[in-house]
Amino acid sequence: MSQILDAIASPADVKQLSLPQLEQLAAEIREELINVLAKTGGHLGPNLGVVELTIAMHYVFNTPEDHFVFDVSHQAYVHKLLTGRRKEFHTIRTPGGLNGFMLRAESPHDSYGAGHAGTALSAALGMAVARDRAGGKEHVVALAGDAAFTCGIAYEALNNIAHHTRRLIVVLNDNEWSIDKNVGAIASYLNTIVTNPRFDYLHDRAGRFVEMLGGKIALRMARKAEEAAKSILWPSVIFEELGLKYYGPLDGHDIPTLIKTFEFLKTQNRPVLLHVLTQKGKGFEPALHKQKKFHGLGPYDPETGETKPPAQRTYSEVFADTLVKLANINPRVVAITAAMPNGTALDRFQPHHRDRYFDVGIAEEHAVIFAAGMAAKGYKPFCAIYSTFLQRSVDPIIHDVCLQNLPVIFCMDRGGLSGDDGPTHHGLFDISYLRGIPNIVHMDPKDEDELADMLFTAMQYDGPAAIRYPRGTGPGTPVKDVPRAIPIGKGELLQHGENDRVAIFALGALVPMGLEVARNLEGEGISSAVINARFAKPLDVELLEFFARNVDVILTLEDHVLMGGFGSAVLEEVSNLGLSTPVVRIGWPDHFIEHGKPDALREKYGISAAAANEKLRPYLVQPRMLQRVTLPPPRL
Ligand SMILES: Cc1ncc(C[n+]2csc(CCOP(=O)(O)OP(=O)(O)O)c2C)c(N)n1
Repeated sequence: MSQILDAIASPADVKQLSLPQLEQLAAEIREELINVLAKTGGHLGPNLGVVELTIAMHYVFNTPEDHFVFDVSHQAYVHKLLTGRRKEFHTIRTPGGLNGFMLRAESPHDSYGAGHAGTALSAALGMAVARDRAGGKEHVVALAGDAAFTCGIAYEALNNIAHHTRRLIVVLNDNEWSIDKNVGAIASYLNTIVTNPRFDYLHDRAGRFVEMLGGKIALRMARKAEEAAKSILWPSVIFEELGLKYYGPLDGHDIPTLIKTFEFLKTQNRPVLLHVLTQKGKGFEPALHKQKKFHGLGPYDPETGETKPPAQRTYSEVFADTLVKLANINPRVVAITAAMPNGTALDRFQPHHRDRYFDVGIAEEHAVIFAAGMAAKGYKPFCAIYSTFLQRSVDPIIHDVCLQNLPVIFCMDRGGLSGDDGPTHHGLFDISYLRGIPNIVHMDPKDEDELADMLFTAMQYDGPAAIRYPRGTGPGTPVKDVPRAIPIGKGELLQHGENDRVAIFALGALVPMGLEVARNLEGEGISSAVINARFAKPLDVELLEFFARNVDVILTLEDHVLMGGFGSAVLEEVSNLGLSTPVVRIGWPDHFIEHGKPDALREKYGISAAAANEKLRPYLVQPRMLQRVTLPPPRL
């Protein structure tokens, strides 16, 4: 069925195809995307939307000499199919298979990796400037979605482009969608350009010229008509004011027009922005009806698009449902998302409290400072941002929130390993990047009910707080109707005996692993205490001191990098106490973790009970000389 696609070993093969063959190639790619992602999951909608665009780009440009920089790069699957990875495409996002994003290590055609939004224009400009300095002739093309233009960085790049290079092509892929509907003034502005009927008319005429006559002369005439249209309608197009010549809007599914336009843009000696209109999910009915769902999803039925709903509420859903309750009782509670209403489940909150729900676009730094402003006026902003995307906001967290001790609550979804998306999306750094900031409290629930309690605790706390919780579902613990406040900085002692030799401090989702380690030890006749640490900051120093003085070894467990993480905090505190109790730490190494299934990756990197028991063994050969203390034993 995929005769043409099967024969594409590199972009050179694309250039040999006739127009009807290119159209056929587009159809075959769509079929491949729908069938493969039905098994692996992935970013179906965005990729279905850029099939023709990517084909035209590869028809005109020559990667890897020319460079494509894709924003987020979740829409690079078609590019992968055309750049020698067709045979492995069925492995995308599976362990050991192709990554779901551009990856420099994966192919010379992936000239720049990404996973977070808004970086394409800056990176492309950097490459263009490096090329100019070397006297190179290659082209640099940045492809960014309309939602990428809600990112501040995109404007920081636009502020610089025309000052630093004369040759850069920016393609604005406008499908009106972020993951949810794109929001804000920029989305409205793009919509105004696109929907102006006069402009449409002239644009159609321009398109017809190209079709009828073909070639550069016709294209020049067509462009003239468009430019005339623009100058009639727009005293200025924002991009032109910033020094990029604006072209478009073009139908992003019209291969011949795209090809001719790219041929033309290649000849330009000034930075240009091409505005193309595409349809997210094109060619798959279910994706056209459910844009949000098909942005990125797990396996589905390739005929109907049906997916298996999770058997129980996810952590994100428990978070959003609890926030509805908190907002019911506290009129100061507001919810903020940075373009992730679906992923954070805040789309469940929005219908209940429309006027206290804010989607600010892909703008995490702004989200945090906006929250700080609201908090300064007495509100309780709950800022729901994935752990990995909150990395963007470290300075606003320090400078705007914590320095002023404002009660902003960071609800860090996907805290811990994220799985199939890989290193750009694992939330493995938040303890490290937050722990050193004065004033902040860092909480990690062991289950869904404790998440609800922590949200309630944070609401009552008069200062900045962060709560991290894992992707997907938890142990399924029923959530109480009314949440309870947890004392700040107090751990929960889950088990404790007279002759404990090990104290296991487990954080968040790894509490069940802590209990498993204890059971294994018990099987060997060794008694141990298990503590649900609850707080990475402040630590429960009282509990820690008691055990540091009374056991042979402390074990810490965290779904986080070891460096600067929870175990590091425990080590520091043991040292502060002037004690020399050995601390064995389990967590992620100083290494970017590839994509894969969480259980398999944990196994591979030794984040398991078996690995913990093994690491404890040398410390249990002989009992340590203990100077038992007279502290009162902590209560269970
Ligand atoms: C910093 C950051 N925040 C949030 C996200 C999550 N995210 C991935 S794709 C996306 C929407 C992208 O929309 P757009 O750029 O218009 O591309 P499209 O998917 O519509 O093609 C978002 C919000 C991200 N990748 N990076």
